[in-house]
This record gives sequence, C-alpha cells and structure tokens, in this order.
Amino acid sequence: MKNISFISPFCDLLKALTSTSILDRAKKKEIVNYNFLDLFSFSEDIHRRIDDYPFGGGDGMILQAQPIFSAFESITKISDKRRVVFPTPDGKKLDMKLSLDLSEAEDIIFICGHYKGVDQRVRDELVTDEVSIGDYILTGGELPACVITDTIVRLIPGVINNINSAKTDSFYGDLLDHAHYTRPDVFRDLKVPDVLLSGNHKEIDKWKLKNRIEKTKIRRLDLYKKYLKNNNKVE
Ligand code: 6GU
Repeated sequence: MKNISFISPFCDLLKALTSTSILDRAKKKEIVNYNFLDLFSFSEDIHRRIDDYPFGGGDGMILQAQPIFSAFESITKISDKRRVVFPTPDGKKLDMKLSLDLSEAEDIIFICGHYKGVDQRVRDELVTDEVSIGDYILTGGELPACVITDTIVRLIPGVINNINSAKTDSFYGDLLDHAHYTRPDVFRDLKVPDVLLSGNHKEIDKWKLKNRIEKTKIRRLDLYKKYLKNNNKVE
C-alpha cells in the first residue's frame, strides 16, 4: 500500500478532496493511505506560531523550518522509494511523464506552503521534487497537492477499473481525446455521428483517430507536430 502524506496548515481542504470519488475509492480498496500532518500541532512555539518575518525584509510571512522538519520527522517507516514534493510555481511543470514517475514511489510526502513563503532550508534539505501545475499563481500548495495526488492515484494499477480508458486519455499518447456520445442517438434534433451507430469497428476506430487528429491540430499545434514526428508522418 502506498502512503501519501500531507504536511499543511490547512489539512481540512486536503481531507475533503481525498475523501471524495476516485481518491476515496483508492483508499477503500486499500491501495493508498492518506496521512495528514497539521503544521500547527508541530510548532514548538508557545503561541503555536508556524511563520515569522523574512530575514532581509520583504513582503509576507515565511513558514519556519522547525514545524515542517518536526512534522516530516514524525513520519516513521518511510521507504527508500520516497518522493518529497513541494508544490511551487517555480518548480518543474507537471505532465503525465512526471505523474507516472511519481506514481511509482512507495511514499509520497507533500509539503504544502506558499511560493515565497517557506524557509529555503526546507527546500534544500527535505524536498526531492519541486513541482508546478502551470503558469499561474495560486495562493497555496494545497490545491496543487490535490491535483498532483489525483493524477498519481488514478495511474496506480487497480484504482481505475478500465485501464484502457486511462490509456486513451489526452496526453497519454500525443493526441487529445476524441468526442464521446451516449444514448439517446437523437437529442433535440442533435444527432450522434452515424458511423458510431454502424457497428463497423474498423470504421469507428478510423473516425476516432481522425477526430483526435483534427482536434489536436486545431487546439494544440505543439502536440500535433510531435505526433507527426513520432509517427514518421509529414504533412
Ligand atoms: Cl504548485 N503552487 C502555487 N502556489 N501556485 C501555482 C502552482 C503551485 N503551480 C501553478 N501555480
């Protein structure tokens, strides 16, 4: 069983998101275990402070090293195959390759802080992976930690029933996913493409691939070019 631990001043948010849907199912199936370490309860300060002013001046408060180190050190039985993730906009940008790589760890520990707000010694001494979820700024590391957890957990064998579904997902290969339809075949005069009702699986597969290629070319020229190159195709 994989252990995913979160060190955070806002564990409520993390608990809510991990106790819903697929993330909760993975826990019920005993494939993963989630562990929440409330940063305040590791403070050695009499007022339970966890942050202080930055040396050298500047805006905002900085999370102190002590509560984070103490929370980290309270986690016993950490495997050698562990990754310590610090979500931060100046980290490596998350993609499926990084998700797959992280999903192979036995223990994953998230240190949720604030971009300009964590003592650098935490990043230097404890963190193995600094990860960004995109080029925009969020207020804290909790939402990115949940995003990263979600993408990791769904890749662990046994979590999603239909692994083929995960494999045809956008970004697993180079192409975006095709359009999907379900019953009824006519809804308010809007018809499902005939080929999908034909039962001709060769034609259906051709349609799906064409749909994926067209969508990728329009929306993500970067991925489309990669697809052409990887499949030795020229336009
Ligand atoms: Cl990982 N953290 C924060 N605070 N903002 C972000 C981010 C992470 N990735 C994109 N924006």
